[in-house]
Amino acid sequence: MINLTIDNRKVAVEEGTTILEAAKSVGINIPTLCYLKDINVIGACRICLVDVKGARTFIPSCVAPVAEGMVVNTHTPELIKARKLVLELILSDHPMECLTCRRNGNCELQKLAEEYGLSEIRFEGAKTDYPIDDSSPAIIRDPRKCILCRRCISVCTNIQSVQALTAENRGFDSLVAPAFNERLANMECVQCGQCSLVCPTGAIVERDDTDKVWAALADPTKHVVVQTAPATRVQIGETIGAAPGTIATGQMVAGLRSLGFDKVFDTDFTADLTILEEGNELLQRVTNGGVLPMITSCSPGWIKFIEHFYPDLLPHLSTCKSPQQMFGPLVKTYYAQKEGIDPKDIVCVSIMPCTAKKYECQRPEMNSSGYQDVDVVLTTRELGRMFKQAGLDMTNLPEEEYDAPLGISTGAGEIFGASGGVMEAALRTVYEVVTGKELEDINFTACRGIDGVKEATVQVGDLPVSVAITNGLGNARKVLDKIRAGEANYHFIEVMCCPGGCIGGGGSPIPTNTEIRLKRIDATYTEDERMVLRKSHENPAVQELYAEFLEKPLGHKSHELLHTHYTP
Ligand code: HC1
Repeated sequence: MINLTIDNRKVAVEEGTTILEAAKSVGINIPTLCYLKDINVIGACRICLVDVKGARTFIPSCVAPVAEGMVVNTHTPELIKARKLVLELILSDHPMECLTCRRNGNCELQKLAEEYGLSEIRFEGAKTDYPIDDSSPAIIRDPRKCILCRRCISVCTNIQSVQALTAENRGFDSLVAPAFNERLANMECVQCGQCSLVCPTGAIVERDDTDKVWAALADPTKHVVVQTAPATRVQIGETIGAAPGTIATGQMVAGLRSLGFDKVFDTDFTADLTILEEGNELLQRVTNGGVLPMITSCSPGWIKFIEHFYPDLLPHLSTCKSPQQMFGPLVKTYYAQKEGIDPKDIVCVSIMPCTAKKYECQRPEMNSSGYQDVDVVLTTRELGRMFKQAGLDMTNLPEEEYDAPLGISTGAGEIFGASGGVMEAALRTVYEVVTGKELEDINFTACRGIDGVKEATVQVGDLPVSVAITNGLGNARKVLDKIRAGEANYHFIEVMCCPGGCIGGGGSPIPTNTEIRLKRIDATYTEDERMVLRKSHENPAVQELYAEFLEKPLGHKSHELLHTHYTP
């Protein structure tokens, strides 16, 4: 252990710990801007400077390791003056548009300016004036608000291994942007929005589609239905200040009804349906010598990733559409027929923890109902905004139930939101369908958690089924490279684009970090345990859908509405 003194307090930490983390361990929070634990540790912004006795200059605490006997002060008058100066310099090239900025009230730069009592910016002069890039259906970049912290570059490069963003130019012309300042839509950006999740300011934000939804809700000729993604119920509370891990399923349903949606349905329903289609596809591939390993296809950022970077492996993808995109055509065919509503009058809205879902619903093939299947996708953040605009105190709403039939689901559908959930849900069903026996323990705990690559083997009848689960595209790349090298002896692989799965999607409440992800995951499995039914094949509404409409998994109608193809 290393012993040091921080602000007159004795501290003992492991060798290699930074001063910043050592201070945090005893409750001293040194301010940061560019720092993101384990992801962006570059000492660029200089806000975290500290005074180390004997050092010639102030030291950036996020990159400086502790040393035996070190004496650190984190808030001398000179340090506070230095931090104010850094803030002033950043703000001297920042548009003062706080009141009209998406991140107003949740901006790290704004918070520091307030904490340090900045009252004037003494440095007048030229300001960066790069144009806004609104070419992506999912995210908007405003380089004027960028403080060059490089968090987005780090997450895009080191976590997602996509490298859609880079640092361009030098000096005053410095810019974080796609290479050659190209527009995002023309890049191999997968629209995952992880950059928007880590941006400290409003330089990268989700595209806001709430106006489209308000307009639909106000249009008496429209029948507006909403589906909510598995992860949203363990996230939405955070948008109004509830603690991470708060489960707000019933309140969210009540809130959506208050907003004016005609029906409040659940993507968990089509998650259950996905298990039946995908499980049968897997069994068919195993029995008939099809392409293995089969890989899940519900995460649209992941789909875009494999299309760009591993097109030769596309035959490994399940042909199942994502649950979001199974839901859309079912609403505009099955539900429309059942209710006697003209599908042209239906507006199908999704609430997703994901920015890439905005892109997914606009893919040209996603119109198998004869209309765009899903009309508008809102992120959890946007729904939180709508609740605020409607003056709804969601936490105090009485809990309500989803509407039938497309709101009926099982715990298996719910756990789709956490990394490993799709695999666990599939194993619960495949095991029972193949063996005809009831599982003694339906909790496949080896699938759970946020490790980047998880592996398990499950005995299903005579076959030891070998599976892998990855989250975060950098980890997916490792598994894909194994497949390319012929070293992946798996039957089935789950890939989720975002770290931790959808509970950490790019449209999640800000902040989202490892600690918060873990709390949302815990809440997800708590919600699963609370459900009366926990296996997809036991969902009565899915059984009814097959009996009344689809006939059987992988049947003609399923192929028409629920399956798709990919674009190399
Ligand atoms: Fe997801 Fe999915 S789990 S992709 O993460 O398969 O976004 O929550 O809705 O479609 O069901 C997201 C979450 C979500 C789909 C499902």
